Formats: sequence, C-alpha cells, structure tokens
Amino acid sequence: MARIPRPVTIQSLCLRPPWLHNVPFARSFSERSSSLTKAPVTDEVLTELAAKPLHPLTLADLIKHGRPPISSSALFSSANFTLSILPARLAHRIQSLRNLPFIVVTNPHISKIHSNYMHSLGTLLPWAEREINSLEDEIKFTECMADLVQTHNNTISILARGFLEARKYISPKEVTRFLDEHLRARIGTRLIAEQHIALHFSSQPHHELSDSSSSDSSGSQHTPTVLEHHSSSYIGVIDTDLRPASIIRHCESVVGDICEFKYGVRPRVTIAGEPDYTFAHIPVHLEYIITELLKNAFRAVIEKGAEREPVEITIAPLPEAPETGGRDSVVTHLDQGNLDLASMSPESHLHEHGDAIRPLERETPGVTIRIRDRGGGIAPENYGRIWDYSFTTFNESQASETLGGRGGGDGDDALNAISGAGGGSSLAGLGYGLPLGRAYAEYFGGGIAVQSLWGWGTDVYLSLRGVGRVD
Ligand code: ADP
Ligand code: K
Ligand code: MG
Repeated sequence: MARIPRPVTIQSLCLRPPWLHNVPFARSFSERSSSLTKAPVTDEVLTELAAKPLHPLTLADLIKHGRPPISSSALFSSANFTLSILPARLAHRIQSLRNLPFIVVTNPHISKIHSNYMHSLGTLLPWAEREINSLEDEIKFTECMADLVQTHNNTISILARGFLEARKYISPKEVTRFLDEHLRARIGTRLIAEQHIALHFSSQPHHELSDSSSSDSSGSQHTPTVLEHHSSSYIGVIDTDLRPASIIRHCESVVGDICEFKYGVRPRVTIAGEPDYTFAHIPVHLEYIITELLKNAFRAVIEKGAEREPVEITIAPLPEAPETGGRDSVVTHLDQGNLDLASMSPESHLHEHGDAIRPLERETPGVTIRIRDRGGGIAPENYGRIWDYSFTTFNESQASETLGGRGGGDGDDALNAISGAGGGSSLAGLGYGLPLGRAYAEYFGGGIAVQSLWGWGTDVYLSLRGVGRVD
C-alpha cells in the first residue's frame, strides 16, 4: 500500500514564518541614509564594546553638568561623559537582540530595531577616540544625540508588532524577559541622550543645531505638551518642582479625549490627599505611567458601565523624617497587610534587571499615588499574567459594543492598538501598559502594586522616589 503523504497542517505551513517570503533578509539590515558621519560596526568592535562593563549610572551623573548657568566646559564634559557610556550600552543591546532565536531576529520589525541600533552605534564610533572640546564638535555631537533619540522613537510599537508576528517562535515569558531588559536599558539610554540635548538647549547662548530635527523627548509614544516649559525649575530633563496633580489633570484630559472619541463617554478623576505636593522627577516618565494607569482605570469603568463613578486618586507624600527616607521607605509606606507587594519590591527587581539609576545620597523621599477605580477588578485567573508584555484582555469590538461607540476596526485588536500607539489613540490592547509603566517607576527605585477587589474595582499604588534635591 502506498504511503499516504502527511497532511499539510497549519503548523507545517507556519514553520517558515510569513515574513521570510516577502522580505529579503539583507534588505531589512540595510543602512539608513543619514547626513551624520558613520563608521562601520564590525563584529570585532561589537565584541570589544559589549565586553565592557556597563557604567552604573547615578543621578549625580545626570545632574552634575546641569546646574545653571551651564558653561561651555560643563557642556563639553556632559558630551564626553555621554560619549563614554553610550557605545557600550548600544553594543549590549545589539548582542541581546542577536541572542534572540534566529527566526525571531529575521522578523522585519525586530530586524528593523537591530538595524536602528547598528545605525546609532555607527554614528557614535567616529567620536570614540576623541575628546569633545569645541562648540563646533559639541553641536555635531548633539545632532548625533538628536538622531539617536529620533531613530529609536517608535521602538515600542515596532517591537510589539514584531513579537506579535513572531509569537509562534518565542514564548510570552521569553518575550517578557527580553523586553524587560531591553526597554529598561532603553529608558536609561534615552535619558542620557536627552539629558545632553536638554543641557545643550539650556546653555547660554543657545547653540542652534544645523538640522531642525530635534528630539521628541517623550521617551515613549506620548508627546509632552504643556508640561515642559517651566525651564527655571529644570535641570536638563529633570523637573525639580514637579507637581503630580498637574500631570494627572493633563493625562485625564488626554485619556478622556480618547474615551469620548471612541466610546462617547468621559470618565472623571477626583484628586485627594496633597494636590500641591511637588518633588523632583522626570515629567515625561510620570506622564507615561499615569497615562497608562488612567487608560486601564477608564477602560475598566467604561466596560463595566460605571463611568459615572469617578476614579479616585490620592496623592500621599512620604514623610520627610530622615529615618523613613531610605530605599525601603517607598514600600513600607504602604500597609503591607493585604497587599501583594512582591511585584513591587524595587531591590529584587533592580538586581534582576540590572539597569536602573542609583539614587543620590540625599534625596526627596517621594510619594505614593493611589488610583482607585470601580471598574470591577481583575479576574483571579488573569492576575498572574498582567505583568507579561503583550498580555491583554482587551477586545475592542466588545468594548465598543458596551457603549455603541466607534471601536471595532478590522477586528485585530492588537494590530489596532499598535496603529493607535503612535498617536496614543487606543485605550488598550498592546498589553505593555503595566509592565512598561513599572519599568519607568522602578528606574528610580519606585514601583507599582496592583490590588484587585474582584467584582468591585482595582487599587493601583504607584510609588515614586524623588530623584534628587537641588541645593
Ligand atoms: P492593556 O491595557 O493593553 O491590556 P496592560 O498591561 O495595561 O495592557 O494591562 C493588562 C491587563 O490587566 C488588562 O488587559 C486588564 O485585563 C488588566 N487590568 C489592568 N488594570 C486594570 C484595572 N484598573 N481594572 C481592571 N483590569 C485591569
Ligand atoms: K500586560
Ligand atoms: Mg493598559
């Protein structure tokens, strides 16, 4: 009897990922055109740079060149400091991308990120053996930093799309492990580059870049708006007089617009505690975190039909007493009785993921912001997965059905969320909000804890440490 050929299954068709059919591997690694001088990134250079230990960044490093008035020599030392640490950081990212399963690296979106890093490292190498000590060089170097920030601006939506397409070839836990390290490193790299750009522009007189393509300093998919013009309280990108209540109101209006546009309702926020509290932090980081937490809260109340119940936010500063100002205070500030705080232990997480900024010796203690919604809480079976990148329960057609809004689209919620990611016009769907929000919070030793009262609502505790005091 003749052997029956094995049936063609979906699995066997999928062995070869679809992108290999239409995107030549070489093209996706092709060089970007750029006016910047570039040097080739050879494997030898990469290995050498990646073997260097990463410079442990301190807040003092970020602040020390930035106290106004900024002299030319402060600007040069900021540039040289930046130059001394970025190439090794980029090389580590490239190595880590190359260590992903090969079939994942060949995805055009993932390989786009790889080629972005190769491009940026290429633009830094010509500076490697030099000392920046003229304004002319400093301007060119700042252009290089602006290009770096610009090049990596859409990383999150590109990676999200890549890992979504490659999900058959890599497990959610592996993706989360990679992204946790990669996106945390990206926060630091952007911060260093943006800090130099910000110092450049706050130095007197202004040294114009020849190219108007300066940075979108958002560090995320969000464009900073009203919050970035109080230059007097700024040291580079750090606002020493940041008022969380102002950020909350701003984010309430942005996320409210999305709700109104998509679902025809606009949930409200009430602010209790100490609305006038200010501390030193990075506005775009706080803006990113609050936006994501409000999206979650607003979505929950809308889907439950409870959008008339305001989202209650309480701003609770940490006590100033010296003995409570240590690293543990952010966690002990909360009543640990019934909270699962394992997910927000800064120490354990920082050790695990390495890249985080060390606090200054003296610092403002910080604040805990509780966001309480009546949106029904989180189902127990989902509770363990909410911190996984790409885990979401969002279903756009269901969400819009609840309210007869205009969601829906082409039916692929994740892809819709990605297309919305650039303009922030989607309420949920990528599944990156909580894990990335936590990465931003932990960068300065804070954290996020989620407590769900299933059937009723959710409390989210966002704890932030002040990032330093200006004396
Ligand atoms: P996304 O919002 O894109 O789904 P997130 O990481 O922000 O991704 O959240 C992951 C999941 O956690 C959500 O899909 C939702 O199921 C759950 N979740 C988060 N915050 C809340 C909340 N306030 N109320 C109810 N569920 C929530
Ligand atoms: K998630
Ligand atoms: Mg979310």
